[in-house]
Amino acid sequence: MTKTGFIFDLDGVIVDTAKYHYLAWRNLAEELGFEFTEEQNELFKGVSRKRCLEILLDIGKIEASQEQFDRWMIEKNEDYLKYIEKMNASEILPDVPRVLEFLRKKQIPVALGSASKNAKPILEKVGLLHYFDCIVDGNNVTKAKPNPEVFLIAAEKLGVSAVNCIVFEDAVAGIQAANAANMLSIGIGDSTVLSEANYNFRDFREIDLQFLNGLLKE
Ligand code: B16
Ligand code: MG
Repeated sequence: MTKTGFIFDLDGVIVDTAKYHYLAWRNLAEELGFEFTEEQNELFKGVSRKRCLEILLDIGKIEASQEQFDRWMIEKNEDYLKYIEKMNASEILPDVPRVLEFLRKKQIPVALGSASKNAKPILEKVGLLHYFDCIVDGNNVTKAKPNPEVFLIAAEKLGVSAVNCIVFEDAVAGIQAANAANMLSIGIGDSTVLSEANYNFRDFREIDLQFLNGLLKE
């Protein structure tokens, strides 16, 4: 049997941390004197912290020195950490544990492939860290999604070739990164937004045993 590896994005796939990112960015925008809407927050999904701040400052038409930019990055993250401090298992998205448990029983290697530099503490907080054989996150990559780097490193760490990896993603850039890595991409969320994915599901409740078994190559 060919070895298959499963790679999960974090925000929007395992937990909904987007709402906390939104609150922290909104607080910063408010302090800088402009409005930041939930609709604009959509642009931030799967995007690195640095790129998010660049977009935010563009929205507010604000110019910043490097020093000021770095200070706002720290300020936003400290604020965000206060929100995630309170996270627990109740915030795991529906049926994620069922799928992780299925993979563990089958002894399938599992990785996290996220843009977040806070991925590990979040998985710890919600009690899912033990399901992952490796974590590849914003601390390990130099190129952001849609560059495939994060997923290619994850495949290498799992010891599985890229073509035998399956990626679960909620962001367009993440689906593009998985496709660029020659991996099978599974979109979690709105299928019209994630139309480039090989398969689409609203959430893990729609992913049944038959589909999961079908992903495991002969
Ligand atoms: P941090 P993912 C991404 O997580 C979020 O979707 C994105 O909004 C955030 O800016 C990025 O992580 C960086 O997060 O500030 O914690 O390093 O979807 O790639 O798991
Ligand atoms: Mg995501």
